[in-house]
Amino acid sequence: MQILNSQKENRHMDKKSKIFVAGHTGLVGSAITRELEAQGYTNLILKQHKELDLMDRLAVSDFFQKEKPEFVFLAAAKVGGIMANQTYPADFIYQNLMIESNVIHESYRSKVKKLLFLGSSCIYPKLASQPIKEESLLTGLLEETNKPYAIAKIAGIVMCESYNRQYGTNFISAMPTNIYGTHDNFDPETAHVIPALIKKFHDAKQAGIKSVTLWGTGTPRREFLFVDDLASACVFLMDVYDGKEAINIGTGEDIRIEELAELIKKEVGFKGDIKWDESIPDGTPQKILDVSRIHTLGWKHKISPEEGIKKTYVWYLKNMK
Ligand code: GFB
Repeated sequence: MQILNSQKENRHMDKKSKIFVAGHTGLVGSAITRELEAQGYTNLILKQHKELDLMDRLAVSDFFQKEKPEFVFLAAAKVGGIMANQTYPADFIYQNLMIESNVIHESYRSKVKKLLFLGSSCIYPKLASQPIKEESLLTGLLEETNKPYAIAKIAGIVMCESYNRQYGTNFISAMPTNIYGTHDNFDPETAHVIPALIKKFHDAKQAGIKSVTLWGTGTPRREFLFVDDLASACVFLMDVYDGKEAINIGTGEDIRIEELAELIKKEVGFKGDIKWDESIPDGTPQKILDVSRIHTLGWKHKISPEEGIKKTYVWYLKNMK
């Protein structure tokens, strides 16, 4: 794997660099913003959705021509759990294609020095050999439940590669595993599994309900990375990685969903039973990432699922009254 020796001044952010975090109010964007601020980057451009609709090409073009950011973290996306992906497939493919096309193209037109595009581990084939290596991309059929989202994210990766090849841009792509943490979406119908279970167990405990029904069989395995770890990986990659391949970000460890449920049930303090609704699909049986490349570059996660779930529940109790 190659780290290009692009000119020093083009590669490194300095503390005064003009940095645009697209999607700074979301789970990932808010964590990247906190990480940048903690590392002393003071010149951040942050736009709420109502100030800048990233699906509006003209608005995005005007924004980039006016602000001329030097570095862009493209964390804005339409995201959701397995049920949301099945319920809103058109929204997932349309909104993600529009956001990434506008931001990537206008980053090129306004000569952004470097852009980090955030994809997802669901871009890999449903039955890819595990742990999943970056080169398994497009070697097999995708998981049906989130194919529209995966195709949109694959398009983003190919856009970055194509602009780099045709225009000499420096747009890198990172593929995070399942992410969770503070500032997440906790709606039980559209959320990912960890926030959904925190809410389900918490509400059941508060209401004195005796059992909680979860989705599927509980047998799939998933890898989970706490969002603050993802944010540190993104800032790290923006600084040191100029390779053209997408690079995995994860922990390299996975857990069965039923074990995860027991972990969250214990953390929340729910004493009732867990039931499984097998009429709801499991999704892909396993998606654990091979993270040897990013480890070789010198980054490793710090926060364990136990610690991350505790932090997330504490945040939930303080903020989701
Ligand atoms: O997090 P999740 O919705 O997404 O589901 P995926 C993970 C596993 O938890 C699945 C099971 O096997 C679910 O069936 N599960 C059990 C539950 N109970 C629940 C519940 O109450 N809520 C939820 N949400 N899951 C997503 C993709 O797949 O991975 C997204 O759909 C994205 O597009 C994300 O790529 C990273 O891991 O199955």
